[in-house]
Amino acid sequence: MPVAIIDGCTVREFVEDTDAFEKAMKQRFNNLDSDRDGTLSRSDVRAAFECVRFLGCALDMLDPNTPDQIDQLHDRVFCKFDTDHNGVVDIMEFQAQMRDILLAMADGLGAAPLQVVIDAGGLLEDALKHGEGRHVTFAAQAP
Ligand SMILES: [Ca+2]
Ligand SMILES: [Ca+2]
Repeated sequence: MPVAIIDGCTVREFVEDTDAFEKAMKQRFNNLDSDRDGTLSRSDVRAAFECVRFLGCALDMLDPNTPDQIDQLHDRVFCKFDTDHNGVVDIMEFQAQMRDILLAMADGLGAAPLQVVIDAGGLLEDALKHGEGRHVTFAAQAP
């Protein structure tokens, strides 16, 4: 997985650049929407397990180790996203939650640049691409 240097400011700039942010989120949403009906159902989210696992950690939920915990985590992540509780996550719900998550991460990163391993879900990767050429440095590839 690539390793990069990123700080909270880079993440924040990405979220605040509405056009870039919405475009990246739409792409991510479409990737998760495996049946292409324009909403994320539980099974769509379930298929994106690594992403959910990462989000669960980002949301300070448990890091799942057992099948029961994995089920629980899926439910909790899904409920968190489905704010109107209609059983599916639409693009607006998705964007709103992702914005909160990324801003929480930005707060966590603070002003001190941090070396982060870019996760497979690629949340921070979007922010990195956005900041590339400005103040983001890509370090050597991790083994
Ligand atoms: Ca769907
Ligand atoms: Ca909903």
